[in-house]
Amino acid sequence: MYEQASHALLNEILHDLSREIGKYRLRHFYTRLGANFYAIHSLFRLLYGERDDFKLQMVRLVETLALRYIERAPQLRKSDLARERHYNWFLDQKWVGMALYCDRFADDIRGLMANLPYLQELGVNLLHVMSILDCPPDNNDGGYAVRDFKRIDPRLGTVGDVQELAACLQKRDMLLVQDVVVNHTSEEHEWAVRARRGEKTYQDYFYIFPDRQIPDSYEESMPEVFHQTAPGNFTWNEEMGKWVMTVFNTYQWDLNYHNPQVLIEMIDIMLFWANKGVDILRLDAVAFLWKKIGSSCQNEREAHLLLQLMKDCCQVTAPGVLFIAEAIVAPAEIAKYFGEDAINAKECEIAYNATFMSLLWDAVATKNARLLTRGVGNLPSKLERATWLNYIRCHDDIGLGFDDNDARLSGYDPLQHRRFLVDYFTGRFPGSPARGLPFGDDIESGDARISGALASLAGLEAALEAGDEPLVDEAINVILLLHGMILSFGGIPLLYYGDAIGTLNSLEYLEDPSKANDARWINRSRFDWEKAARRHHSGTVEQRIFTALKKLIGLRKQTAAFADFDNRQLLAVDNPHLFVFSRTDPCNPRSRVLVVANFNGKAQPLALDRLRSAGFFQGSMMRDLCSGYRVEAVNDTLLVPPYLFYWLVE
Ligand code: OTU
Repeated sequence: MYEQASHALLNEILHDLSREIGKYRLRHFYTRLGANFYAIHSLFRLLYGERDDFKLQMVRLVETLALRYIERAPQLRKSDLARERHYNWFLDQKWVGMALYCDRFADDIRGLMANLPYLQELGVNLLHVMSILDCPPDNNDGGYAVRDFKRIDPRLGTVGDVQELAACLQKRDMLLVQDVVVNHTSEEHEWAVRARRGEKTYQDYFYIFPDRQIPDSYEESMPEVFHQTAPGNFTWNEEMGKWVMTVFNTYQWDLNYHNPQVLIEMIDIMLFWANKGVDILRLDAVAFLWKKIGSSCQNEREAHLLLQLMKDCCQVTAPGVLFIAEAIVAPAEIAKYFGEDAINAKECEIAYNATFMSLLWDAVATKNARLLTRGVGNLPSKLERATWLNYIRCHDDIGLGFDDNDARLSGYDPLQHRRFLVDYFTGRFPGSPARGLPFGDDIESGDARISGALASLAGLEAALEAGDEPLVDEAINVILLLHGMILSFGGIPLLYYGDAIGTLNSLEYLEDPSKANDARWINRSRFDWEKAARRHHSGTVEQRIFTALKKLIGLRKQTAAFADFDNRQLLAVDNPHLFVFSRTDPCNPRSRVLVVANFNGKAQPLALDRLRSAGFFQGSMMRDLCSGYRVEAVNDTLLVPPYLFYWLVE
């Protein structure tokens, strides 16, 4: 019965639309609109059905989809069709990502284009380019407080340059990932400026209140994100004489999705970038999209409905474009951002695997894989056509977001254990070689977070300073071990710029007052091209890391078992220092890779009986893809060297 209402409305809309845009070829658009309209209409009604202007807003939404479709360039439409045909294209093992700041890596967009050969040399073919949109010069949260969503920072280039970058990447079979900061705007965004001037239309784009009454009710159940630097979730605005919801920094105004106009604007922005050739949209802070008094205002059901709507709309206009969910939330919540049902409730094809990230760091600090193995074993299952973004670290802090119960079952008190991890990675724990900084430091609430460059957290900085060669070797092995995991786990590995050449902490941010109180900048240094040049000088740290990573990336691309088709099996082993799983070639069940990783500083024995029963080690040897050597079991035991991993094949 709802279908009928939906069909009737669709007919009406199409009738009106065809008068305006009938002269365009819209065959594919109509097909996709027909296929998705019932979902779009139903979701829109769930969210906005009570409003008097419901139908008007619905029509506006469809108009937006149509107008952006008309604008979509022929080669992008062609790519849409190709990706619809080969809909699993992004699950292939060939994709290897990197996140970088345009300005810190290469000054501007043209510079980035000129430096693509560096990325290709390493084997990277998916590029998350950060911080290119127009933001205020100071209060910009590293590019996440956007002043104009459709304009590029003039110091970096123009929208035309982004189009050129996209085309240039496409020629090299590389993908472009662009942020859409869906949750908030900069206080300098036109909507916020006009809201401040008193325009009701734009005040309705945000959560704005005349006094503390409603803000206080919200605060009762709302946690704080940047509690040290931006306590509270509301900021007083003198000009309006009102309170504005600002969950992140005081200058980041939360958008109010209770207003359908906000959603339509944001979908328009997403499609704007899709039409500039962006392949993947990284939707920032999606867990926060819906605020409701009495809730934590995170992971609300409506946030999921909004994402479903965004996905359905994008499928109508730009079906080749994928979404990444940036939801750094509890393990059980993250997987929900894939959607809970591929037919009725799909959301983002890709999600940050923050659980795996935090578990990997746990294994580094504890030097065992107990919690890692348990946490990975309890990782919620995801939809078939969805994949993880596996990363060791990104531009943000490292949140220790593993499941408390998993920690308990691994023998830890969650609070104590997080305290230990923060101590370990900030070097306060005796013997720890790590050089990180605490971030937020709200250890009581269990929200422990850390900043620091990967190499410095892994001990390279301390080892180099001490001139201790064995410790340098060890740190390099840890760096490679972590990369070995994200490259083979299943999903798209996302490297962080600088990590392939062992970039250390950078303290330059302390001199900039707009950054000095945000420790995440320790890990956002200018890419040092002189250091990068040393990747070609044999024996340097840069060369050792870069060459090894390049090789691993190459191997990943050749290994069909590393594609992500739910073809990973975690293997329980007796030695807690070892993390062991197998990957199976989806097209050839007999072709498998056994991944064995030792997180301990001592060589660890692996008894073969269990592996044998899982079908591995039928003889006494297997071959390690990484070294090319045969690995031999002695007395039915394999000895895995410290901080080393194998990718074993029969
Ligand atoms: C994101 O991260 C961005 O990656 C950050 O760089 C931004 O500062 C932030 O949003 C605001 O735009 O708090 O510490 O999922 O963990 O969204 C990182 C919840 C962050 C948050 C995540 C956020």
